[in-house]
Amino acid sequence: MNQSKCRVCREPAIIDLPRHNANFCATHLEQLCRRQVERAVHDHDMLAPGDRILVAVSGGKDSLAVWDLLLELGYRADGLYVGLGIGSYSDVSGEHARAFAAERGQRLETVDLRERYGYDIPTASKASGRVPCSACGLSKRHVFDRAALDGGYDVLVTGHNLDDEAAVLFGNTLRWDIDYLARQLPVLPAAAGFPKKVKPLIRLTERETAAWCIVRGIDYLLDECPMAHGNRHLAYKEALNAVEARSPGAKAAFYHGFVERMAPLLAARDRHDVGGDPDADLLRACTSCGSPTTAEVCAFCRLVDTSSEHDPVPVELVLSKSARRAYHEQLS
Ligand code: Q46
Ligand code: ZN
Ligand code: ZN
Repeated sequence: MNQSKCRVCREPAIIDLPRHNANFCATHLEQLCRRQVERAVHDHDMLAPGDRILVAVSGGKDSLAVWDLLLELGYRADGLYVGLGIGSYSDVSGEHARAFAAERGQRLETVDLRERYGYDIPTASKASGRVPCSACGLSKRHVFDRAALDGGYDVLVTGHNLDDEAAVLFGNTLRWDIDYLARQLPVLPAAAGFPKKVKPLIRLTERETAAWCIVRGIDYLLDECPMAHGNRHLAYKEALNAVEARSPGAKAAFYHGFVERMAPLLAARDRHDVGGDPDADLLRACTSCGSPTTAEVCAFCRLVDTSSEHDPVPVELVLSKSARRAYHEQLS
């Protein structure tokens, strides 16, 4: 039987966190999570007390945890949910997001891609020839930016945690993708056509955000997106987890070392995310939607044009064989 005790109060612990070399009870796990978010917000000047905040919410543990934590810390924060049309995964994720908002009496704006723009992610992937996560990332970035700017919000919050950021950093480093590395910051300041974007969970791992949700009674979506199956991001996470298991704290040292010591060296190259386009200096307004772009019509509007003409494509048709098998196992 595990008789470990909380480092703070010596009551029975509910979680061991090797990277902190300690165990914690529910109360002190909550305290740790709150303090890590406060520290991230403070260190990187993410939020001001009166800010109007929009949180991008997927129904998963991270986005619900960051929304809950910000409300706990006294911030005013609305939610934004994007209906991606990824089969039953999207149906269920929307239910979790709406339930969280309703229970807490918080405002949740919903943008359904099919209703608003006439396409969904599987169809966009097939119609454009992009891999699903590329069509999805482009769509979400555009919808998040638009909603934050049109709604008059001061800042857009996403639920990226330490595991996510370290995995993206690892991938960008393996490719020495300097443009992406220069933009991989916890805060992107507002710029013409872009809201300020911040990641308050950079000091928490996904195990910690899951524990926060459990302790707080937050009913989050457990299933992974079927499109994520087998993608490189997951492979990078597994590789880093193997390193972390041998050397607790290595993941945090890797990511925070980058932010503190490497990112300033790349700061001169810092540019806003424009769908991976390195020519961000040449931005002008899209002739169709007005968003910043280097072309006449932005990548999002081109995606909408191609995809909304296409017959709807069911999610199974854009999954690899192994992903389809995993998806059916998840459904049964
Ligand atoms: S939702 Fe979208 Fe993720 Fe699914 S299609 Fe890929 S990017 S995996 S965060
Ligand atoms: Zn305790
Ligand atoms: Zn456009």
